[in-house]
Amino acid sequence: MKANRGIALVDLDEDGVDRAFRADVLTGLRQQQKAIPARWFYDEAGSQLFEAITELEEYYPTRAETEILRARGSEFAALIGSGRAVIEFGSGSSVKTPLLLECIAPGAYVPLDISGDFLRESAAALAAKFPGLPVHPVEADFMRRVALPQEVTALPKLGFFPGSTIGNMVPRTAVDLLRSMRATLGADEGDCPMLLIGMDLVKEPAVLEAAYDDAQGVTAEFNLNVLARINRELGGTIPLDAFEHVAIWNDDFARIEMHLRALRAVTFEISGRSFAMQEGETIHTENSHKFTHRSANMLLQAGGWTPVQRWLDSEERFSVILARATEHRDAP
Ligand code: AVJ
Repeated sequence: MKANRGIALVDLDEDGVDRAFRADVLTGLRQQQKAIPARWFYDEAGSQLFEAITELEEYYPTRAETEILRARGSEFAALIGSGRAVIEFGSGSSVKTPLLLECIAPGAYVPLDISGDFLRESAAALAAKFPGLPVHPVEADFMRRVALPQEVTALPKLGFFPGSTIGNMVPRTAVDLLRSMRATLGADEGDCPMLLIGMDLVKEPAVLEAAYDDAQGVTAEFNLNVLARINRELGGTIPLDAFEHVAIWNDDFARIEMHLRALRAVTFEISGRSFAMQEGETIHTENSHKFTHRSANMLLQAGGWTPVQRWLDSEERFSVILARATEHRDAP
């Protein structure tokens, strides 16, 4: 495994405060509809809570996607071919990534993640599991075009983006990301990259709401942890007991929304600034868009990807889609 040059992507101030986190929180809480970007869920505690979510009875996406990856290896191999550099957008999952790498005989594995520590840890574990596979982790923000290590430039590429993480983005941002992926994978440099992407499907609202508001309260704790993180890292005084977790299906936008709702009127401080919320007012913390086959195909095409094949789990709750970079505009 090749260590990446140590470019710090997290910009800390003199007090060790993450500037981007503070800016996002202060800006987000001054808006009419208060909001905190979902990426800030994933500190140490939040990442552990997410792991616990994936094991919940109600939370089907991880199990459904893993079932597909386990069952379809030979079809992936036939359509993807061997020798591709697999570029994973995000640090690999210890379960899903090996399932893909085992079946397609890749030429290299390149995980991209903004958070270096977790990236290096999971890349090292992966390298140990696949001796002989060149592994080149890159610490980078994959929302923009990423320069890939020179060792993989000559290989054909497969992007891998499991987990329906694309669903956390509003369509405009999702399209920007799909286009950035195209650029990162070198779609305009002769090679025709492919993309294997997980996209969760629209289903009965009660099933979706239960998946995001489990009986044990793990998702509630995951949501509330972002407030705890603000108190820990940004000198916040938010009374956590004044907030409840809410997960609601927004049918117009085909997404589950998570909010934190004030149970009473509250005032608090963050980084020396004062905030007030009325009883019932919410902080919007996450969107999780769900797709139909057509809306998934439409989104991929809008981002410059042509769907090639789609696989579903046995209960038809989740889809994994293989696409190829669109080479030219389809007529007319
Ligand atoms: C990791 C973004 C795919 O949206 O289902 C799980 C995060 N939030 N429960 C999702 C999440 C609440 C998850 N993703």
